[in-house]
Formats: sequence, structure tokens, C-alpha cells
Amino acid sequence: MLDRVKPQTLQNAAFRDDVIEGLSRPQKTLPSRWLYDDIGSALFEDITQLAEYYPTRTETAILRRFAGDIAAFTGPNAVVIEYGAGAGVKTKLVLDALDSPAAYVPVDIAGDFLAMTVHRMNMTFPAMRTWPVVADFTTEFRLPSGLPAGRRMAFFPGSTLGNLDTTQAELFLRRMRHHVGLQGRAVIGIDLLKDVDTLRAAYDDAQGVTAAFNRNLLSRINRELEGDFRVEGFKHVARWNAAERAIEMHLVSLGACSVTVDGQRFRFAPGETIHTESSRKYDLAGIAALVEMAGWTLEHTWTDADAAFAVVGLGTVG
Ligand code: AVJ
Repeated sequence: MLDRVKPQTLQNAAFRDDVIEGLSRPQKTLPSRWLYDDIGSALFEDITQLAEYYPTRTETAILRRFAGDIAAFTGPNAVVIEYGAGAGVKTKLVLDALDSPAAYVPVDIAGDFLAMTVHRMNMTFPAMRTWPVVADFTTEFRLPSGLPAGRRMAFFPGSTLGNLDTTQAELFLRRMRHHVGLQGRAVIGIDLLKDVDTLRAAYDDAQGVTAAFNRNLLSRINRELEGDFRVEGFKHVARWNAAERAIEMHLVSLGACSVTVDGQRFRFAPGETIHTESSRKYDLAGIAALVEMAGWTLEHTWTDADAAFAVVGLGTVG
């Protein structure tokens, strides 16, 4: 029927393709980037305030404490490229500390969000020019031509690198190195390996905010892709995958059911899961090995007293 063919935005089509493809696999999977619609982003903000979720507050404290070192490492008149335009606190901490940053280049898929970022940055840093780039930073993309000539620094906080598998992470770090060019720098935040109970609590909090964040993905499929998930029929779990050194979020189907998404049917056995996110945890040796494979050298490691989280300063080999 023609009336089923609705105009879809490109985003929506990509979401649909990912969902259909992911739910067709033996281990059903949904890419974690789709967790962040408006509701998901607001729930993630709530997660960052939870007692159990240590990464955001720990990273922010590290950036605050070592802002001067990070500025010295970056140098004056830098062009700062941020992968995923942050909500602002961490970015502001770094930009405040830098010696006359020349430009700020936030890269994000959400255009509306970027427009707000540009406005806010122009108010806060009138001497610095902000050049937004609308792109999915996990894919190949170009930086605007005509950026000021200063040394480039790639800023990638939030341990988002941990959501990529080893192959994707290496590719991403290589692309980042091409973006900053010779003499470039990178400052990256990465969550560190620690006891499994702490990790599990951080990804399955007592108030159920992380559960709501995870299950929102099913509601989003219902809202945007004409899905008919019975969301209450799925339970949030956080699992430690020892082989991958990753905490995984899954949604477990409590009973047998079948679900239709955009006209296609998917069956679930009782206890069957959808894998929605992997958050890899590194030790310092693992970080050094990963960045070196991608052509960087690990020049600085800034961490908290408990070594829960690391901010690393990377230089290009030559
Ligand atoms: C923002 C992707 C780094 O993996 O810790 C938080 C997302 N997932 N709780 C993370 C997340 C569940 C977060 N990242």
C-alpha cells in the first residue's frame, strides 16, 4: 500500500536499517548510538548524577585538577576538535585553561544540538571561533577548510572510545590523527578496569535510571519505526564480559514473544537478549598498545587517586 511509504529523514532510515539488521542476527543487537534521542540524552544526564556512576564526576575532577598541564601540553592558539559535542562542562574546563584557543570544532550528528553549542560558545568565548561540523564521527568525514593555522588538538572525553570494539577504535584513532596532522595532539578520557561489583553497580543503579535509559531504546523503536515492543516484557541487565573486558547492557525478554518493526516480524525465546551496549574497560598498558597501533604516542596519563579513570595526552609520532 502506498500510504505505508512515509517520507523518512535520512537519520530515520539509518535507524530502521540498523534495527532490522540487528534484530535479524542470532545474538540480537542494537547499536548503542541510538540510545541518545531527546529522552535518552536526558536520561543519560540523570545517570551522570547517580552515586553509582563514577565516570563523569571522576573525569571532570581530573580535567579540573590537571587543566594547566593539559593546556601546557596543547600549547597556545590551538584548534580544538571535539568528537561528539559535549553538554559543556568538560569542554569549558579545557577551553578556559588553554592559552588563547583559536577555534573550537564540535562534531556531532545532532544539528539542533550543535546550533545551541555554537551560540553558547560564542557567548562564553568571544575571541574564539566555533565551526560546527554535522557528521557521524564514527564514519569518514572532512573538517572544514579554512580553519585557523594553530596546532590541532582532538578532544574525546566521556570514555566514548570504550563503546567501540578494537577494530573500530583503531580506525577512529587513525582518523583522528589525520584530522590533527603533524604536531597534533589528542586528549582522551577512558574508563579503567576495576572490580566487577563497582562496574555492575555503575551500569545497573538502584534507582533504575540506567534500566529506563536502556528500555527507552525499545520505546523509541515503537515511536519512530512503528514497532510494537511490549516494553514491560523486557528487563535491563548489566553483564561483565571477561573475555572482552567490557560491561554489556542487554534487554532480556521475560517470555516468548514476537515483535513487529516496520512490517517485519522478530521472535524472542524466553530469556533471549538484545545486546544494546558494550563499555570496554582498559588498563594503562592496554591504552598504550591501542593508541600506538593507531600511530600515536602516549605522552601523558592524568588520573584520580583511585585510578578509576584516565585522561591521556597523545602526540603524533612524526
Ligand atoms: C557515555 C557511552 C561512555 O558507556 O559509560 C552509561 C554510556 N551506558 N550507562 C558509558 C552509559 C550506561 C556511557 N558512555
